[in-house]
Formats: sequence, structure tokens, C-alpha cells
Amino acid sequence: MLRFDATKLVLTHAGNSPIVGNLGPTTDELWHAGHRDRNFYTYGNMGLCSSIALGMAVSTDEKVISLDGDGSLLMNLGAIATIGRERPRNLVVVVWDNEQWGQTGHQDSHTAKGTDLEQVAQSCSIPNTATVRDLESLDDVMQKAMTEDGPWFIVAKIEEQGYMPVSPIEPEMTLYRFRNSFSE
Ligand SMILES: Cc1ncc(C[n+]2csc(CCOP(=O)(O)OP(=O)(O)O)c2C)c(N)n1
Ligand SMILES: [Mg+2]
Repeated sequence: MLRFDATKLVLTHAGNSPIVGNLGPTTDELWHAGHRDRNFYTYGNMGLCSSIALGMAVSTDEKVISLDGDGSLLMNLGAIATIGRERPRNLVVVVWDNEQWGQTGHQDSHTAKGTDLEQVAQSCSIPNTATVRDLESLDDVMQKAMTEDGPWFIVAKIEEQGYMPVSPIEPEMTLYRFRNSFSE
């Protein structure tokens, strides 16, 4: 499953829900798949994507989607424990798991060596978890995640592909645009 195809699929389920994108190609592909005011792109901040999404989820009743990365989440595994502790019903975490720190040289991450992030989430009391390997399964679980209470923690095994052009790096604009989208 290519991350770009999977990103486009997530967008078909997202409606107007906020989506937080992990740094690098995840954010770039989200921008190319469908730039929208409710996309919150992150730049440089490894390990904080799902923490930012958690903060959003406890501040709104809308579903909030985090598109995280395996290597980034591994830097901040405590985020999973905090999600399990707070258990916001509206949070949907999707981890794009290519089993690599892809963008810094394709080094194997821990998930290539036996770490199972779904099991970590389960052991942190996150009630709804899945690991998916194809678009059909991702489609099914996103359907549930967007309509049933969470939190949801979905590990999506994806393949590396050529990188797309970098999306515009405008952190201040991103924040301004994203915040304003809640007052419309
Ligand atoms: C605190 C910190 N350490 C290291 C980096 C350098 N860095 C940027 S992206 C990245 C790898 C991210 O891996 P993952 O989240 O799995 O995304 P992928 O590249 O596989 O899409 C690293 C090590 C960083 N940005 N911040
Ligand atoms: Mg990765």
C-alpha cells in the first residue's frame, strides 16, 4: 500500500475533520492529496504529531485525525500512554509504518525489528486498535473510526515511494488558516 494512495483514502473519510500531518513526506503527500484549511502540517517536530492531535481532540467534539510516522512515534512512545490515559472518543491515530526512518536515509526502525505499535497501544488501554496492510482494510477501519467512538489507533503498513515536491513551508500561515477554520 502506497502512503499517497492511503492518504487520499483517509481524506475521503475525513469530511471537514482536522488532520495533523507528521513532518516530511507525510505532510507533503497530505498537501498534494488535498490541501484544505483543516490540514495542520508539521515541520521538523518529530514525535509531536499525535500529541498535537490529542490536544486538539480534548478541545473539540469533532473527530481529529493524526497521520503519524513509526520513527517519530517511537521517539515519544509516552504519547500513546497519554492517549490511553485520557481516552478521547474523537481521536483517530493512523501510523504510517514503513518500518524506517525513511526521509533521513531509510534506516530500519524498531518496527522492522519486532516492535509492534498496535500491541503497545493495546497495553496502554486504547480500546480500538488495528493493523492494516492494504487499502481495502484501511477503508473498512476508517469507516468505523470516523463513526464509532474511539480513541482509535491504526497501524497502516505502507511502502516507501519516490518523494513528492515539498509542500510550502509556512508554519505561521498554517496556524492562522487552521485556527480560522474553526470560526467559520
Ligand atoms: C528531534 C528530532 N530528531 C531527529 C530529527 C531528524 N529526522 C527528521 S524526520 C526523521 C525520520 C522520521 O521517521 P518517520 O516518522 O518514520 O517518517 P518517515 O521518514 O519514515 O516518513 C528524522 C530522524 C528531527 N527532525 N527531530
Ligand atoms: Mg517511517
